[in-house]
Amino acid sequence: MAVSWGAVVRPKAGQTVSGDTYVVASFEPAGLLVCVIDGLGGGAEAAHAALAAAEVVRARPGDDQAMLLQRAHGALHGTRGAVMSLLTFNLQLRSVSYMGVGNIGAHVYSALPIKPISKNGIIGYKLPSLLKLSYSYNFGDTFVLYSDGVSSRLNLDTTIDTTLPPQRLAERILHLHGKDNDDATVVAVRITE
Ligand SMILES: [Mn+2]
Repeated sequence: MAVSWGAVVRPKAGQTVSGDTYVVASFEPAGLLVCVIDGLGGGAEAAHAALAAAEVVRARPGDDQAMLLQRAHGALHGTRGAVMSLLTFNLQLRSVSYMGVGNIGAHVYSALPIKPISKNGIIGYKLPSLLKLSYSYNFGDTFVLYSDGVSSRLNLDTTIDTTLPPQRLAERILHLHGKDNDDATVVAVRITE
């Protein structure tokens, strides 16, 4: 199987530093972790929180999702906090799990009913009871993670050409649904045979 992905991060209007970040990391034997993090507030302090969470995830991308979020929760104590989503693929089994905390979105282009949702909370302040959602997927499905600088109207937009290569798809989504008044991130991942 093959993985293709693309990502865009755009700071809010007038800012040079983004409080959003993302991680895409593969791990043995056939794992892939995709993560979007939105540091609360804006500018350098938000970026500091987001990068601390990214470091936790990047260190051990194959760890259990709940463990990663708990570890990030500890690492972000005393920071602005962050919201984040984790999408973990087992490429051998063609299965995927999602866990998200806070106002952070996911949308999946698939013939299957894959509808990940996040639980209210803030990493570093209030960790909710964690909910792991697991699915199998089809080759060719495209998974999109996005921060709240992208409008959730994305979920209802049926006009997007979802066959675009992931990088172009991510750019297209940001162009169509990005908001100027917040940092915005889109990561798109497609698994093909
Ligand atoms: Mn945001």
